[in-house]
Amino acid sequence: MDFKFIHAADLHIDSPMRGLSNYDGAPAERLRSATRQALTALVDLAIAEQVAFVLYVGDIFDGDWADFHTGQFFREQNVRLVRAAIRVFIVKGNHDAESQITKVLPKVEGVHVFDHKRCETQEIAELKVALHGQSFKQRAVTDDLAQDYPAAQTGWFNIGLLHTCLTPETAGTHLPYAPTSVATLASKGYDYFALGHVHQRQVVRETAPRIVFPGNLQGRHANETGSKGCELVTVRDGQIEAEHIALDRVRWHRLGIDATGLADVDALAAACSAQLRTLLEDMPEPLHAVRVSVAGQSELARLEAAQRGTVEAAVRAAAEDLQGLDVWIEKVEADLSAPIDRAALEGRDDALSEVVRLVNELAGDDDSVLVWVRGELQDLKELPSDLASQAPGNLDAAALRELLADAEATVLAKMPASVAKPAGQGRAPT
Ligand SMILES: [Mn+2]
Repeated sequence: MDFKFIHAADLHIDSPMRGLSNYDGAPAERLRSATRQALTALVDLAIAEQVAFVLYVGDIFDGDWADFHTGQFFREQNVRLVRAAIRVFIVKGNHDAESQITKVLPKVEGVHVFDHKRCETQEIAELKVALHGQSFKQRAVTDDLAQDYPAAQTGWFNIGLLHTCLTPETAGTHLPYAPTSVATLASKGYDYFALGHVHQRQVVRETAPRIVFPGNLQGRHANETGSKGCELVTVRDGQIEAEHIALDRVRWHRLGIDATGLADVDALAAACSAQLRTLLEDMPEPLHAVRVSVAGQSELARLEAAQRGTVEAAVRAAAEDLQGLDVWIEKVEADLSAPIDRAALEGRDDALSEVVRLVNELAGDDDSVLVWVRGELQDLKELPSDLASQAPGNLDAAALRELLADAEATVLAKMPASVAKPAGQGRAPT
């Protein structure tokens, strides 16, 4: 029999957007309600598509609810599904493990939460679907839970639900979140493994079984970029067709702008507008939260050195000028250096050439940089004890070289362009 289902994970309902209060002019309410709006959109989709069931594979909640509203909201959305004859299956993950959530609400009939003591199997007889799953008991689960999942029921469509970091390759590191392996999952003979935990969508294996991390439903900060949503899976004659459906209401992006050759704020704003348009075209729908990095050798370094905040203001202005797109600049990072011909400067005979020569000399050799810093910066030994470990004398040569390069860039950027430019350029004829 043909049917559809939705697979979602890592909803993190009401997860606080980190550091939000630090941002001036942040659309705080839209950011704060985004995880809820994304879930409402999922339920709308489930009802419109007439799916048979919805799977939530852990981390529905970010942790214990601040009050009952968080749980009540999720419960209301489940009631909407059940009224539309859509069943709900849940396993709990590390963030909402059995031991993490202390508040209780009455159960909803048609919503099943898998046991945390052992793997259990739920059957939907009319579709011949068997669902195998186990919840997290506490935050850390070092055992391979999948090992004890039963073999597939022959002649049925078998789905495994598992919150897991899977392998070090998928999770990025070894973490105690029910680690297992693709081989273990494949050995069960299931058709589909609905995973949760990894926030970046990942199709781990295409078929037999199809193994998928759907990613989170709504990105929560600048490290969770790109479209977020759920898997809409159609099963026709036992064959799987699946697609990712975007449901996020705020989408996070990173935009790097090469400032080389941009000589003033108008040039920066123009470049920024053009790149924002390219990045966001075909995506009018959600609010776009963008972290912008401006880097390179540019006159902008001098403008920024003379008046801090110039680069950020220009980027924000560019975003405001965009028509038809909903953009909020979350943060602007500037890593600029003034366009300077160091070789030409070094050959001159003035204060600037002395700076360049000193930096060259020190950077060339680990011992000399350490000796010079310890000698010149004696006074910093008086630092309070909690800062002492960061005193220049305690840094290694590589860190000191980086500091020196930074210091040189700052000094040179503060010079008027006519001084720092190689002779013959930018000077008034005499
Ligand atoms: Mn998790």
